[in-house]
Amino acid sequence: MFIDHARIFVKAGNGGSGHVSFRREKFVPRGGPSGGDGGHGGHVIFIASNSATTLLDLRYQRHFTASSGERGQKSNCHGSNGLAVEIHVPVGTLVKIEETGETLVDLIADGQTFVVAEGGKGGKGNARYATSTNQAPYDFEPGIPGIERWLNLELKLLADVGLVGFPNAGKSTLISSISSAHPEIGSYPFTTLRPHLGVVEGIAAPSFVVADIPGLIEGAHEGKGLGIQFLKHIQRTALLLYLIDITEWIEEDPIVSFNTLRNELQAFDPTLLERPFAIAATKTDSQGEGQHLQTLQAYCLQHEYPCFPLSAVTRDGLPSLITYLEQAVMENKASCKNS
Ligand SMILES: Nc1nc2c(ncn2[C@@H]2O[C@H](COP(=O)(O)OP(=O)(O)OP(=O)(O)O)[C@@H](O)[C@H]2O)c(=O)[nH]1
Ligand SMILES: [Mg+2]
Repeated sequence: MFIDHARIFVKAGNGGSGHVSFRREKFVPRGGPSGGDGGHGGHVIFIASNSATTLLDLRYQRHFTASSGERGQKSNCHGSNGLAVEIHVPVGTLVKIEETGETLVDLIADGQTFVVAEGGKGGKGNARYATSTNQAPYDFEPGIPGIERWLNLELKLLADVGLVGFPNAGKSTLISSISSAHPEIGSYPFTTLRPHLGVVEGIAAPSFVVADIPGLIEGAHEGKGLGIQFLKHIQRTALLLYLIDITEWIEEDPIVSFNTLRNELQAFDPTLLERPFAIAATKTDSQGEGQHLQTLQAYCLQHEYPCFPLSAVTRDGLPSLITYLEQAVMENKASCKNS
């Protein structure tokens, strides 16, 4: 099951208390202070990992507690530090502190780590308080409590290109024919029930990542179909690719379809309409005598929208689409670097 949000409680370990003791050695009647420092409490650490794809596990285990540092010991020995707890989350996980709503971290790179709850420092033992005037101090410091908090986690996938289309438009077929991703494909609407990422090997440039999300329908922003909940997974893409099915027996005009999709995006996040995009006219192998392709191409020409007729079945049109996408992604990355 794909789960893209979770609420968990994290508690870092407390610092161990400092110790009070005095050296007791044969023939040394009044040994000095020898109480060691307490150990530090363990942190709770998040680790972003490409091998984690969902927050599902965090629905089952919601409480994470790192162990506390031990008390300091006699003979100037430190208490041992508490063990950290490591939680693996998918790349693209946004972590917020529930109480304040503050974003703690956005984990965007494989292997990135972040301490979400810091362990408390261990306290000083009495050996640290010895001075020339007080050579037998009974002072010590208690350990500091570890941080504890509720966290809200939201997974927003990271991809370069987001596929947007009605159910059955051919999104999953396209991603499986240009990448190694293999989402379910079916001739019925809402075959895809969760987002999928596919890495496309560029022809001239490095690879880029495409996100396939469940289909949208008119009224999705009011909860129709699967709703617009999955649109958050294309919020971070540099480019959108609208897929319009131009099969001859489709009733709806392709321009109406395109604008319906845009309206749903706008209702979710108006900035998505400012995102660079291209249009893919899918299933050209079944355009037959229909006029949808011509209508869509004329519309794109008029508005200067890039339009790619293609068939994921015969692979017609795929190389030019890939070339366009890789170029657009590369340009976007270059402009992000320069800005
Ligand atoms: N003839 C033809 N059929 C296609 C093509 N691409 C997809 N299909 C068919 O269209 C149907 C829907 O394809 P999917 O890729 O599952 O569509 P989707 O957009 O992912 O659909 P949802 O997951 O429901 O949103 C399947 O029966 C595919 O075999 C194509 O290029 N040509
Ligand atoms: Mg699909």
